[in-house]
Amino acid sequence: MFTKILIANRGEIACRVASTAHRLGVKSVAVYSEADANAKHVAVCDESVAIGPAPAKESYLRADKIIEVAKATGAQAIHPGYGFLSENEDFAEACAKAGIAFIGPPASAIRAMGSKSAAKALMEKANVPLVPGYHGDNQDADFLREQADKIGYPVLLKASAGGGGKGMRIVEKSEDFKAALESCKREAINSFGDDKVLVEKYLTRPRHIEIQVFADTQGNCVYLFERDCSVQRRHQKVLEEAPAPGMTEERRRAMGEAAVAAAKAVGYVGAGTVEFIANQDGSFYFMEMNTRLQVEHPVTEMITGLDLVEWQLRVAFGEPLPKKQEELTIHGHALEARIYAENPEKGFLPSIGTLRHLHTPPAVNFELGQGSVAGNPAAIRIDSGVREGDAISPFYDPMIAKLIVWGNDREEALAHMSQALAEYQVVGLATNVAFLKRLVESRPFSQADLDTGLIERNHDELFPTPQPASLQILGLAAASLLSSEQTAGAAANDPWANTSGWRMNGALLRTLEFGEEGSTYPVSVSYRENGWTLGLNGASSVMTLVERQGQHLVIKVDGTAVRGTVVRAADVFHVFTGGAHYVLNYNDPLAHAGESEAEGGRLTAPMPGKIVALLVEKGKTVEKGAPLLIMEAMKMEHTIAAPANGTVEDLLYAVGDQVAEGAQLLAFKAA
Ligand code: MV4
Repeated sequence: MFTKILIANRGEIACRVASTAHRLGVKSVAVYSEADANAKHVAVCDESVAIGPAPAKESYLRADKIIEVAKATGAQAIHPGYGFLSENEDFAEACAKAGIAFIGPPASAIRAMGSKSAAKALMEKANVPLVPGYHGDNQDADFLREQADKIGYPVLLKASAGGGGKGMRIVEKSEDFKAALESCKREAINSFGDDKVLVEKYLTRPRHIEIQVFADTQGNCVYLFERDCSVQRRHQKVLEEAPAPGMTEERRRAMGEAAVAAAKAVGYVGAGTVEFIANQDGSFYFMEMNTRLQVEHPVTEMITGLDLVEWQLRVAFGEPLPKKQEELTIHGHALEARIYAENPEKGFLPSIGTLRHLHTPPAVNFELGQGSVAGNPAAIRIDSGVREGDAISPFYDPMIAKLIVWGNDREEALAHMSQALAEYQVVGLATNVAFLKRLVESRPFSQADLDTGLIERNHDELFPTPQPASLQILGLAAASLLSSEQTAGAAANDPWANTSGWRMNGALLRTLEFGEEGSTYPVSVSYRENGWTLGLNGASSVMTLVERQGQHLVIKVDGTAVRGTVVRAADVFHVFTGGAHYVLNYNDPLAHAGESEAEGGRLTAPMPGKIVALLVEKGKTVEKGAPLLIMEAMKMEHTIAAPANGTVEDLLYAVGDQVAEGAQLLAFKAA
């Protein structure tokens, strides 16, 4: 086995590869960009080397630098992870030239699968089923339309060089063909520099089913069964599972053998995935082959009990595949949910910032390389490249973690997933956790009524109108606030503490004002023996604090116990209860006194980004609210305004500068 490998990636996949390397006694070398100097993947590797600025083009995509680092550190092999250089044939070739093993397929196999039409021609020869269509060289518009007429409408035009859903056009009838072809070719040349298209029969409710294959350098090739990845949004996978619901043994063998034939046709070595598009009746067609380890590989690991990264390392070292086809079996059912820093309510806009609070369900009964998980009551695995306190930056994919669960069957796995999502708490940025929970609990997903349009078709169920905060939720926030005031004791400047003698006699009434987007809830509070009386909208309730351990609270509202976690971040209370997350703004009557003085001199970047405009000069006197500078982050502009009337004493950055979250942007003195 190799004694040292370099991991040319970041985030969860770099950590994932490092953990297998560690288990096998193989040393790992991390590479990192300026944005990742304190990243988890750097911490979990044995050595680390900086390779450049934050933008991937200047760091994780610098093939030359990475190979140089491999040579300098004595790494015998490079694992590219997914994305970045993983499917770059020039990189694979450059590794080979440098005498370093590329932990992936030969460059020739990457190349063969890179062009859709060329790959389809190869697959046709290898008897791999293809969607009825035309993928030849003749690009004459009349000829292509004749082909479409022959196939029968609707047809789908696809850019040959395309991928990820770009450069596709559905054509419903012959009269629409020419216009769609022109528009498809325009997009193809703009996006890929190549306007070659292919024409296919359009499948109206397809499923995405992919087969994991593995080949060694001795000519062995096996399939590790299928994954169903039909639940996607804009061609991004959201949920993945293995095995595919409804799969028969016969169909599984047919798809597995077709995938192996596809791999053999291109001289494949290592881990690969053959993607099929399947009709509801189970008929399936080759779409493309991904020549790397995939994000969703853990569901395959969960049902086979194998460590695919271990297999990759063994194959790259020249060992034969650890198992033969007959020795491979499926145990139970696994689901994966991709937890993203994004806002489903705002069109899934990526959300950047710091993970101020991160509580995850406990990873249980799962250990890589421990063989089958069958027989366990449940297994939960979390693959993540970030920890509490880390930031999701605008430079890379905003995935926070992959949550993977296993159960004896699909129903059990679903129950575990639902519960694990209920326990997943993030404060600091928006996430898709609540959306994922609704999705796994939705009728179509829980009944395995799957196809690639599931999310769009069930929009109303998946995006319900938010309900106003209940007294239970407001009670948790209030109890957290009131009980921390009590434990904080008599701070000299706390008027409530100064009147603590009043608390027990119930004479003191105050109003806590909580707000959500669009609503405010004035909660009146008075102390009574062993608790409080809460009033909201004319009704009144008795609340008692049953238990408090840090952020975990148990309260009783009119005798009914309510359990939850309350995380306070400045004036925002995050209440986690019943598997849901409520965000309440607290209008603190004390916090804003003397604010203009307090805020003077520390105008900071709310998120990492770039300075795009300076609107004032040094020494300028401005009025409260005057725009001072504009930052760009996540392709959006954010204006930083004067917090009070005052003077700009210094500008600390120039236009074009990159700034970190929390960095002081200018020195400001309130008048
Ligand atoms: C299709 C199709 C229907 N009919 N081809 C989308 C990405 C690209 N890799 C292939 N894709 C599709 N090809 C035919 N002939 C529907 C899709 C498709 C899709 C496929 C897999 C997963 C998600 C998808 C979402 C929309 C469309």
